[in-house]
Amino acid sequence: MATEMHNLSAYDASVVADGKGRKVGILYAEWNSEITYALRDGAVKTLIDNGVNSEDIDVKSVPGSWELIFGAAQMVKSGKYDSVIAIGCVIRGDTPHFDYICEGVTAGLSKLNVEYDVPVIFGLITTNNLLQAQERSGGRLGNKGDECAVTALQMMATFK
Ligand code: RBF
Repeated sequence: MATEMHNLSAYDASVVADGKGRKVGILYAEWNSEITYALRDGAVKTLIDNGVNSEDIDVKSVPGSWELIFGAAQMVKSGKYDSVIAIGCVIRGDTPHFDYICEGVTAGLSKLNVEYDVPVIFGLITTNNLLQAQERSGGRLGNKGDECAVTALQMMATFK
C-alpha cells in the first residue's frame, strides 16, 4: 500500500487502453478543494491525453466525500457512463469523524461496484495531514487523479 514506492502519475502510455468513444463521469468533493481540484484536473487531462473526447467527460461536484456515495450512485444508475471516477480527500482530524467518513465512502462505493455494471474508481485520498495529500495530488508522489483515469481506461477496455 505504500504510495512512497509508487509514483501515482507514472504509466506507460503505449499500453494504456485508448479511450476514444468512452463516456466517463467524474465526481469530486469540494472539501479540501486545494487537493480535489488538482486530482480532478489530473484525471480529466489524463483521460483526454489517452483519447477520451472532452465532450464525453461529465464533471460534477458534491459538497464532501460523504456525498460521493449518492453522487456516484446517481451517475452509475443514469446509464450514461462507461466508468465513474469518485474523487475526495479526507484528512485526519482530532475526532473519529475521519474513520466514519472513510469507512462509509469505501463501503458505499464498493457496494456500487458489486451491484452495477459500471466500474466506479476509488479516488478518495485519506491522509494523516495536508502535506501527505499535497504529495499525492501533483506533488512528490504524483497525482492520484492521473492514476484513477488510467484505471478507468483499463477497466472500460477489459470489461466492455
Ligand atoms: N469531507 C471531506 O471530503 N473531507 C474531510 O476531511 C471531511 N471532514 C469532515 C469533518 C467533520 C467533523 C465533518 C462534520 C464533516 C467532514 N467532511 C469532510 C464533510 C462530509 O464528507 C460531508 O460532506 C458532511 O458530513 C455532510 O454530509
